[in-house]
This record gives sequence, C-alpha cells and structure tokens, in this order.
Amino acid sequence: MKITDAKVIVCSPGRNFVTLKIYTDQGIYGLGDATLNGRELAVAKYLEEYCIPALKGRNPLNIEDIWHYFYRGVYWKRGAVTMTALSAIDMALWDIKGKMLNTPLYNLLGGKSRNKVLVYAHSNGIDLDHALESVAQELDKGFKAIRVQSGIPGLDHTYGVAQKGEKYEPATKGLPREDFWDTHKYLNWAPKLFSKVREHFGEDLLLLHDVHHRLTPIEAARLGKELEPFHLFWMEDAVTGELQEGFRVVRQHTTTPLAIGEVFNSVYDYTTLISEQLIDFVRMPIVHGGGITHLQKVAAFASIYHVQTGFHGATDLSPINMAAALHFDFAINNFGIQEYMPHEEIVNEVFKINYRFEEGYMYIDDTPGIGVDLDEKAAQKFPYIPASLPVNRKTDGTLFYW
Ligand code: CS2
Ligand code: MG
Repeated sequence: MKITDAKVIVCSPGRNFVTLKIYTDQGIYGLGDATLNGRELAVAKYLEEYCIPALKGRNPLNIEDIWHYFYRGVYWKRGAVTMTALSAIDMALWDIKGKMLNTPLYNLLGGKSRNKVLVYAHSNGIDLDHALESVAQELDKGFKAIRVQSGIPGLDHTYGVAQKGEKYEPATKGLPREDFWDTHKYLNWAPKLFSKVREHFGEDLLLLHDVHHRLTPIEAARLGKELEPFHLFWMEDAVTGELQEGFRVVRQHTTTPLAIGEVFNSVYDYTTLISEQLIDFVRMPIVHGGGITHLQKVAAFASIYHVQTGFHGATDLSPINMAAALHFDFAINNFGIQEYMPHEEIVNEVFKINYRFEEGYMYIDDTPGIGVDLDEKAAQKFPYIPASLPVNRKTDGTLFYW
C-alpha cells in the first residue's frame, strides 16, 4: 500500500477547522484533525510545505516509523504547530489502517474496556444566577458531570463565560480581544460559586472547574484547599504548566484533584508531573499531543502513576479529533473522563459524525477507522475566517495568562 498524495482542507462552518486528507493507491483515504485555534494556517502551511512532500510514496501502514520520521527526523522538534501537524498525520494513518482492516479504531487499540464513555459539559453564566441556570440546563440534557465557570463580580470579560445568550467561542475575528483579570476577586469568588452550586444541586453531581492557567502555585494551593468541601472532580490548569515542579506546591496543600495539559504537545511536558504524581488527569488531546501513537505511550506512562486521561474536547477541536478520542477512551483502562462541547449543527454539514450523546455518556458506532467523513463540497461553502484567542491583562495593564 502506498501514499499517493495528501491535501489540507481549511473550512469554517461556524468556526475554523483544519483537516488533513491522505490518499492511498488502494482508493482508501484517511482523515486527521489539524486544527489549532488561532494558528490554523501555520499548521496548514507546515503540512503542505514540509510534510506532504515527504509522505508521498510511503507505506501508510508503517505508522510508528512515519511517526518518528516526523518527530525524530524533524530537527526543530515539538511545539504546538509541529505536533498538531504530526497528530493529524498520525490520525489519518490510523484511519487508513482501520478502513483497510475494516474495523473501528478502538479494535486496533485493544478493543473496548467499557461500554460507554463518561463526558462532561460546559456550563457558564455572566453571574451566579445565570451560572446556576446553565448548570440546570446541562443537567436537563442528561449530563452527570458539569464544568462550572462564571463571570467574576467586578470584571467584564473572563475566560469561559459567554456574553448573555451567546454560545461560548473563545476566538474572535481579527486581532485578539483584550480581557482584564483580578486574581484577588477571582479567589474570593470561586469558593462562593461552588458553595452555591453544591447547595442547589447536591453532592452527586460531578463538578469540574477550569482555572485556565491564571494562578501562581501558592494561589492555586489556596483555591484547591478552599474548594475541598465541594469535592470537585478536578481543578484544571491551576497553574501554567511550563514549570512542572511548580505543582509540588499545589499538591502538598490540597486534595482537590488536578488536571492539566490541553496546551501540552508531548510526553516531555508531563515527565515530572506524572512521575511525581503531582496531577491526576492528562488533558493533552490527540489533535495536539502527537496523535494516537504518542497518546498510547503517554496513557501507559500515566497508568503506572495512578493518573487517568481527561482529554480536551472543546469545540475548537474538530469532530475527527472527538471520534479519535472516543475510540481511545473506549479502549484504554485508565480512562477518566472526556470533555464534550457539542459542535454547532452547521458543523455537521461538513463533518459526518459516528458518535452520539445519551444520558451523560458517549457512544461510537463500528464504522471502520476513526469513522468521521468530511464533505469537501460542503466545506467549500465555509471559507476560512482569521480569528484570534483573547489576550489577558491584569487590571493594572500587566500582560497575563488568558
Ligand atoms: C478550555 C478551552 O475546554 C477547555 O478546557 O480551556 O475552551 C480552551 O480555552 C480553548 O480550547 C482554546 O481554544
Ligand atoms: Mg481548559
């Protein structure tokens, strides 16, 4: 079997997506998600200029060798753009292999370890009342696990909170919007928010929260400690993850479980965090973390240290990533939870999906490979629109983490 060609499809059904399509001499093609929110064309160009020419002629079944060709064989290693491109190649090759063997991807990953995949929803509100209303709405949809974010009294925009009635999409057209941040206000507010949520919805609901990289280790330690009475399923991205050992401070002060890594892109971002058991969940998604091939190794490494997966699954990762993640979630033993922000209906005009949500869990069908297809004609109706993620400043103007 040989790779004959490949191309990158950039489209914007409601938001931008980048997809790699790899063709073979047996008429089978594979699809890989290459979406990197706000940096879509960087990945597209990297694939077109530096990857596709080197893919042609290779045997697509030699996934491990091709993975190392585009990892070890690349002098300027790692990084979000390079690893998203590699992840897309890897997903497309696994898709081809599943189609060739006429079996769904999970069967190539060890088969099913469970018959349904627990997912969590996003709730958010510009104030407490709207946040509680949003939790109730997600509960009504059947979710058993809900991530709660809310506006912070005294601050206009903040991560994760849509303006009244809008669907939350972080990227805005053109240059980055500037948000403003006040750690003191946030730290005083978050425990009140979760106290009210528990008061309203009881103890059974699995609650998650995303700090979104905006605390120092000792601030995160304080928040983790103050959230302990509300028994969160996890506190995510408590601190920016470049300094892995920074999490030692958080870990020694709180039992609130910790999740990190949606912005990570290789196992090397996790070596201290996992081997010192400083975290409880790996968030690094298949689309940015080196694909199925690399996440298999990361999940195996994590399983030795009681760490589970909790993959990123926001709407700025395409349905191809979601399906690949679900296959992976079904197969591995140390699965924790899967983030699931349903894509808007318009996305389904382009991506033909093979998964469904029911009463808090996800299911995937037995379509061979990853199982999602892309309608290229429909994709052409939605041309790329330049968009950027926000930039965050403290109220004194200091540039901060968003
Ligand atoms: C968030 C994301 O889903 C999450 O946990 O951190 O929504 C993140 O802000 C976006 O993926 C950024 O594009
Ligand atoms: Mg997050």
